[in-house]
Amino acid sequence: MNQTSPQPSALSQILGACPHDCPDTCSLLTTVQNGVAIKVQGNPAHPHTAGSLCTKVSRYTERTYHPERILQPLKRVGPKGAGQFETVSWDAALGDIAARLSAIAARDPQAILPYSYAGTMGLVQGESMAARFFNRLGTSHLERTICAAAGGEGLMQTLGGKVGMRVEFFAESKLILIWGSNSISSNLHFWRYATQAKRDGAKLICIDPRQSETAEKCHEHIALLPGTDGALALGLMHELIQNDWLDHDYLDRHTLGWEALKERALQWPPERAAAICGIAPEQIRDLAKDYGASASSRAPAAIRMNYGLQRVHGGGNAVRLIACLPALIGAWRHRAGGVLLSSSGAFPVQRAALQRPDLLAGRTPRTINMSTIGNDLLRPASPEFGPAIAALVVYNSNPVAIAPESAKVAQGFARDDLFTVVLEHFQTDTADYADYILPATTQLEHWDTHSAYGHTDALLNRPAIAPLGEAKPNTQIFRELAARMGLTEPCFADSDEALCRQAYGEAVDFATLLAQGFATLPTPDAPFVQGNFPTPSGKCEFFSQQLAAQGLDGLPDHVPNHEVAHSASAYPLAMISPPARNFLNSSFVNVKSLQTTEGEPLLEIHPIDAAARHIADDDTVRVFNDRGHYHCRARVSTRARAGVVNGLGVWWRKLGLNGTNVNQLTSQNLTDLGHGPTFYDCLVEVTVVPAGV
Ligand SMILES: Nc1nc2c(c(=O)[nH]1)N[C@H]1C(S)=C(S)[C@@H](COP(=O)(O)OP(=O)(O)OC[C@H]3O[C@@H](n4cnc5c(=O)[nH]c(N)nc54)[C@H](O)[C@@H]3O)O[C@H]1N2
Ligand SMILES: Nc1nc2c(c(=O)[nH]1)N[C@H]1C(S)=C(S)[C@@H](COP(=O)(O)OP(=O)(O)OC[C@H]3O[C@@H](n4cnc5c(=O)[nH]c(N)nc54)[C@H](O)[C@@H]3O)O[C@H]1N2
Ligand SMILES: [Mo]
Repeated sequence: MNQTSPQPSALSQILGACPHDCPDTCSLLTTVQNGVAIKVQGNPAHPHTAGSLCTKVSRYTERTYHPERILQPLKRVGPKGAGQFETVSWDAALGDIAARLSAIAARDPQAILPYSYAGTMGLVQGESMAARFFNRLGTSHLERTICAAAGGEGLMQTLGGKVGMRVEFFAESKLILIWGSNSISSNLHFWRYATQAKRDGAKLICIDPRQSETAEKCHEHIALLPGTDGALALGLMHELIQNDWLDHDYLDRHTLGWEALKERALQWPPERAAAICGIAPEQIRDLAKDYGASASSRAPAAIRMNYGLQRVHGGGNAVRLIACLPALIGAWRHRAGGVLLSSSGAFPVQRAALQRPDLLAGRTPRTINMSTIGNDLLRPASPEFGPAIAALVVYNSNPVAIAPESAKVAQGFARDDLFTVVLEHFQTDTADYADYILPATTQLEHWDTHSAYGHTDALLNRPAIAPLGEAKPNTQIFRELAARMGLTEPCFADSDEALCRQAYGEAVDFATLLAQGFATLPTPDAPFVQGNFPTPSGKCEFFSQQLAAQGLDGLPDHVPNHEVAHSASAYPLAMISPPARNFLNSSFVNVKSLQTTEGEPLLEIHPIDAAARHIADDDTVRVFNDRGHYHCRARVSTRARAGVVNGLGVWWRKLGLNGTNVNQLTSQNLTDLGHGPTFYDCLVEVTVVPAGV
C-alpha cells in the first residue's frame, strides 16, 4: 500500500476517513490512478468498517467529480436567492470579503455570525482554523444544537457524558432494543453487530413510529406516537418494579435517586402509558417481560438509542428516562449490556489547542442558537439581543434546507442588508443566497483527523488527490482571510498536517494513525460494572442535582409534545421527517444515481388516513400547517402508522415540487433540555393537489 502523498502517475491506495455526519465514521481506502480517484472502498483492516460502505459513500467519487462542483469563487450578480453568479478570482473575492467583514467588525464583531455544522465531522476542517478566526475577531458564538442537543444533555445529566457501551459488544447481546433509530439506514455498521447477535439467538425490538427498514427486520416493532418515548419508558419501569425484575444491589450501590424515581414510575401503569403512546398496554407488558427477564437470567440486554427520538419537546427527558433503564436491571454488569447513544465523550480531543478560545482575550460574545436562525436573522438590534446580524459566514452546513421553519430562514437570508459568504462544494439552497460562494475541497482533497459518535476509534484522513480546480480546504480559506484582515498570531500559520497532530496531541499515537488510518481508544469493556459514572456523584443519576439547581425537575418525566393533535385540531396528523436512506441530511441529494434511487420527495401516509382524504398512491399532495405548505408525492403505505405521516427528508428546496421541502412545516419550538430543534413535533394536514394545478 502506498502511503506517501498522491503520486500523479502511479496507482496507489490512500487511507482516509468518511467525513459524514453518521455514527459509523468509516475508514476509507481510495484508489488513485494518474492523480484521479477511481474508487472509494471501506477499509477491510478496520474492524468496524469491515471493508463495506453505505451506498452513499461508495459513490463518493461521483460526488467529488460531479459536473456541478463549484471550483472557482463566485460572486452574486442577481437578486438574493436567485442563484445567479459570476466567477471571480480568489484575490478579488477574499479582498472584498475581508474589507466587508473588517468594516462590520470595527462597529461590533458580534454582528458577524459563523454558521456551521457537520457537513464534515473532521476536527480540522470543522472547528479549528475557523474557530480561531472567529474567536480572534470576537464574533457571535453559534450554539450548535441542530442535531443532538437534547439527547446529549439528557445523557450528560444521567450517565455524566456521551459515553456508554462499546458498539462491538452488541454482537454478544441477547436482547437489543433499537430505540429511535433506523439503523439499516443511518448506522449500518452497528446493524452488522445486531445481525450477528440475532443469528446467535438475540431478540431484536424496534421502537419507532415508522415501520422502517430496520423495524421490518426486528422480531417486534412498537410503533408508538412521536414524542411519547418518555411515557413508554415510565410504563416499562412500572412493570419492572411491580414484578421486581430489578437488580437491587446495583440500584443500591451505583444509582442516585432511586426511591424518588420509583415513586414517579409507579404512577405510570401500562394503561396510562399506552394511552399516551397510542399502543396496546400488552405491548408494554411484553416489553417489560423481555427486558426484565435479563435481570434474573443475566443475559445481557442492550439499548441502541439514536437521536431520532429526541427531536421533540420532551426529547431530553425521554433520553434521561431511557438512559436510566440499564441501571434498574443491572445491565451494565455485562459488557454486552447497557445503552449506547453516543460514544463521542470517549475521545480526548484537544479542543482548546484546535480552537484557541484564548484568542477571545476575555470577551464573552453573545450566543445565537442555530435552530432559531429563522427568527434571529429577522431580529432587529435591541438591548437584549445586541446588534442585528449583519454578516453570515456559512461552512459545512446548508441551513436554508435543514433548519426548521424554512420560510423564515429563507426570508432572513434574503435580507438585502445581510452580507453572506458560503463555503461549499455545491450550489445548495443556502449558496443561492450568498454574496460570495467559495469553493471548498472534499475529503479526498484535504487532511483531517476524526473522532466518532458510534464507535471508539480515532481516524486520520490523508488527501488522496490534489484539490480540484481552485478549491481550497476550509482551513486555508480562513488562514487567507485572517492574513487579509491583518490577524498575525502565529496560530494562523499552522499547516493542516500540524492541526491534525494537535487534534489529539499526545493522547493518541499519531504514528499509528499515519500507519493504519485508525487507532482504537483504550476504553474499558464494561465501563460501569463498578459504577464509576462520570457524573458529579459518580453514580447513575436518576435525580439530577444540577437540573434541580436550575429550577428544573430533578427527576426525569414524560414531557408532551408542543403540538399534540386533539379531536378539533385543524392539523390532525403528526409529521416526522426522518432521513431518506440514500441521502445524508441534505448532502448527496444532487448525486444523480442516489437521487434516482430515492425518486422524488415523498410523504408516507397510512391507508386509513389516505382514504379519509381520498388520497391515492402517487397522488401529488399538499402538506400544510400555519407555517407553510409543501407539495410532494403521496406513498400510501403501512410504513406510516395511523395518525402519523412520514415526510422523508431532507431534499433541497429547489428540487421540491413547489420549491419547498419538509422544513417549510417544522417549527422553531425548542426541546426541554439543550435548546434543540423539534423537527418531529409537528402537526400538519394533507390534501390532494388536483392534477394540472
Ligand atoms: N442514510 C443516512 N444516514 C444518516 C443520516 C441521514 O440523513 N441519512 N443522518 C445522520 C445524522 S445527522 C444523525 S444525527 C444520525 C442519527 O440520525 P437519526 O435521525 O437518529 O436517524 P435514524 O437512525 O434514521 O433515526 C430516526 C428514526 O427515529 C424515528 N423517530 C422519529 N420520531 C421518533 C420518536 O418520537 N420516537 C422514536 N422512538 N423514534 C422516532 C424515525 O422514524 C426514524 O426511523 O444518523 C446519521 N446517519
Ligand atoms: N426536517 C428535518 N430536518 C433536519 C433533520 C431531520 O431529521 N428532519 N435532521 C437534522 C440533523 S440531525 C442534522 S445533523 C442537520 C444537518 O444539517 P447540515 O449539517 O447542514 O448537513 P447537510 O444538509 O448535510 O449539509 C452539509 C453541507 O456541508 C457541505 N460540506 C461538506 N463537507 C464540506 C467541507 O469540507 N467544507 C465545506 N465548506 N462544506 C462542506 C456539504 O456540501 C453540504 O451542503 O439537519 C437537521 N435537519
Ligand atoms: Mo444529526
